[in-house]
Amino acid sequence: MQDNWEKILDLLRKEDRFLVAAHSNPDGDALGSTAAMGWVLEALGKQYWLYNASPLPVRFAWISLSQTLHCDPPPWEPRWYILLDCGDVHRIGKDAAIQLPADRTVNIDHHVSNAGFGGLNLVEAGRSSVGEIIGYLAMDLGISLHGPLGEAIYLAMSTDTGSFSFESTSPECLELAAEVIRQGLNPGIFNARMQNQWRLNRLHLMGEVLRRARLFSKGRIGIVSISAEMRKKTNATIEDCDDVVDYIRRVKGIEVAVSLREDEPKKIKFSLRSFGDTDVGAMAAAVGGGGHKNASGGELPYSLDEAEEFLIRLVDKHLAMADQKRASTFA
Ligand SMILES: [Mn+2]
Repeated sequence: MQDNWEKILDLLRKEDRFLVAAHSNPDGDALGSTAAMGWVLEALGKQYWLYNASPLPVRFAWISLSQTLHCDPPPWEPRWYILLDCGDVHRIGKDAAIQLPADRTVNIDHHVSNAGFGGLNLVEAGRSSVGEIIGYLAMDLGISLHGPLGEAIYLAMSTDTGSFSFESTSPECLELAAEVIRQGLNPGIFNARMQNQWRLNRLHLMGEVLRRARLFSKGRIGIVSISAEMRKKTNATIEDCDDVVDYIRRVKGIEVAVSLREDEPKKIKFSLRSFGDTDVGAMAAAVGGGGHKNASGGELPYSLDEAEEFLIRLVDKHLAMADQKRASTFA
């Protein structure tokens, strides 16, 4: 029997008319893997359409795409819908302009929580990023990783691994990065372009936010919150709030870093970060969110204060359960 890897290679070789989409509010992997799939389909001479429910984020405006990233459906009927980096089909965006027919959806992902919603599923939780999966698919298709394809794959891998620093930085991920560099990518130039994208407003927002950082549960939980008020005061955008959780994580002794962002009254986005065995994916999943073991998030219908209190209790409970489990293992 042919496995799904081979089936997807076959599909890309033989079929045509693809719609490529990833989750809304795309991060480096969602965008990098969309861009990479575009370059693969371009190399194969296919008809395709790159779609996202959100516009291209300003900080990634430099990425080289093989065609416009569209917010509207194609003027032709796609035969196949390739969905990237979506642990759940709804992550395409709740107001998405396209409908996914389940039997013609190709689900390529690396979230453990992915239940396999597609007609064809390639879910590899051991992968650093979806960009890594596409890189290896491209190699199997005999497509060279030079130029914008390599750059898109490198963007996906480097952002999803925190610049090759998280546990997900596997030998396969570094081997693929090495191949991209061998094909001509300059990591110094790439990183300067990727990292030096902040607006001054972002620093001002960070100042506001970080001086209010607090610790709970004897320093095991660190928390930062961004109110709508703070964003307004510093004239910061939603994008300026990205990755704030990674700062609190740097405080010594913290096991779980929590950040909250008030988008609207009673609409709070949260992010959780951990390292090692502390599973924040399970914590987020318990309240309808999702993600990976060491990085997850979700949304809560509470006020900012209520959401803080709720998350502290949630994380504290999970830490206590993990303590108990560890204690009984070693008893
Ligand atoms: Mn990803």
